Amino acid sequence: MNRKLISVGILAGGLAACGGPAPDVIRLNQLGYFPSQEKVAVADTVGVTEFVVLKAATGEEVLRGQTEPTAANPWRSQAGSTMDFSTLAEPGSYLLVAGGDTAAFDIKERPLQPVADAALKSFYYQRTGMPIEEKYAGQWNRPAAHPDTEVLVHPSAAGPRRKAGDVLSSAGGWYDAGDYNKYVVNSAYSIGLMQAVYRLFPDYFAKQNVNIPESGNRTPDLLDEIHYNLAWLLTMQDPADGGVYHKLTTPSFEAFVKPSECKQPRYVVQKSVTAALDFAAVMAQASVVFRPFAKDYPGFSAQALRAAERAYAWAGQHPEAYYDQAALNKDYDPDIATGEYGDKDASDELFWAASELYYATGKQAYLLQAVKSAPRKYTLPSWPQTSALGFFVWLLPDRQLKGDVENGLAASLRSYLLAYAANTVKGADKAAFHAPFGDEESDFFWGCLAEQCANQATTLVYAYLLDDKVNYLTNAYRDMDYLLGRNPLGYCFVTGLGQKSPLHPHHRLSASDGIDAPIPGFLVGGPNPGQEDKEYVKSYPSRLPDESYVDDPGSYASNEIAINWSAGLVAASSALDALSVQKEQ
Ligand code: 9MR
Repeated sequence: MNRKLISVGILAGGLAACGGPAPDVIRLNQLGYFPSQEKVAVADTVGVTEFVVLKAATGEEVLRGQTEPTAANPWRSQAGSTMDFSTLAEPGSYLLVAGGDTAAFDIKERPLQPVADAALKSFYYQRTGMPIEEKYAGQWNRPAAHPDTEVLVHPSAAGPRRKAGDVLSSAGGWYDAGDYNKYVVNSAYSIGLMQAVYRLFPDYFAKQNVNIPESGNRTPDLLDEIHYNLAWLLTMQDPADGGVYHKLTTPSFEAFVKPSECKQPRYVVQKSVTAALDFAAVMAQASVVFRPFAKDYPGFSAQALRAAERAYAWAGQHPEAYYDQAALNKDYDPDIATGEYGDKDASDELFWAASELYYATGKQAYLLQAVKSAPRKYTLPSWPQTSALGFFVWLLPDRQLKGDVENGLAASLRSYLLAYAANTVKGADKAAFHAPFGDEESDFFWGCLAEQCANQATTLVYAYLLDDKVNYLTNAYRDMDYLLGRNPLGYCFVTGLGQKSPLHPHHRLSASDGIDAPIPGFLVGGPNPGQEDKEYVKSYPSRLPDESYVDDPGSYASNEIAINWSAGLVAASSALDALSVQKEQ
């Protein structure tokens, strides 16, 4: 044995040499690191002082270093340490050895490409009303289900032309999440976030191919996939008045059965102001984004814009039409017990809608409304808080702003976004898992991995594009490292990727298909100390904010998948992958 391998034997020895289980302490990005990116792993234990990196194929030592202590989290008394091997830039497969543990990692040109592709592909698997074919879906093929060609008008949605019990068609679109319903607020928000990132990197998306039925046409796969859901969204608008139904749903959630076995009737329910404004915003945005793709989608751009303006006008006449499920159930039957997507503040949806409509039409009324409803600070995008999507349209890098009003608004939005970015990266160098995400209790809630971690990464990409500070980009990668394995539980939180990922998501499609492996490409909700699903879960391993996660199909509060979370993953991973491709050119 050569000298280097002997010394590795000593480092790796530890408990394993005494016959006990090998320690599991190394946390790193399981998808790999870009050659020119910072490369850091965390030893999630005390007392690790040294680490070694070997070539995986030969065992040859290529780097040896000292660890650096990290700050402890407020809820954890002991601090771990970081291992920085950034100087290593040669693509290849390596082993990191420290604290008696060994972990494999790669350095490669596009480590995030599989993530970006799988995240986009996850939407195809969620398509309703069409067969999911083997040539696109492999073993996860399934027959068509939920045609939604005969949907009932719920009494809460009745109007002068459509009566309670009338039947309408509202086919297509994506299942929302682990359940089988279709919700306008979440659908529109999810598309809004992805279309925003599309606008930043159209050339990148033009080249992406994820093998969906439309892959051979002239439109980028991302937009083809999005169009499948936009076409459904259009059916959720009442042609009589332009209002938009809040959701298309069964009265209660289906059991964990195959989609083709579902028997409950499906309803469109009450029109809401948040659904109308999110619909208006996303349709206006789509009208611009789809303009160059009229060969594949003839007439769609103009149709989307008309629909957007009508929905916006309806919202103006019904500013108090919030969706309140408890109130609805007092007045109407049958009761509706599925996802509420309730939100009693529509000012952020109004800002987003007015901003998109102004960009699409140039009409002054929309500009005035955008100015009037403009927020005073930046908030990460999420389904109930869409103001960031309004920021993104004002801060488009190639947007030509005209006049004082436009310039003034864009300048203030820019300063709010950059203030958020500057604040959020503070202390990340020393954070327990070396990322801006994950050091505060408030980072952990239902859906936090997407709505807080991934969307923070996307926001930091915007900050980098606006301000050219590499530190913002570095911290966006760090959030991605967190999602993909550098976290206390050592999970790559995306199904089907990495060495340890969720196997039992709360996902009816995955749970009912008779296939062991979950459908790939989905980011789970993640650690959530709220544990709202406690009674349906065998047991949570921990109450700590960042460890309150269980890979159990019952855990809808920590282990569900959802289109808005997939959208967050598409946005962050595609943006970072696109930037790395640009760098190569
Ligand atoms: O993502 C939603 C989360 O912010 C809420 O706290 C939670 C409870 O209302 O609902 C989540 O959305 C769920 C929706 O209501 C129904 N489909 C599954 C969604 C993901 O859990």
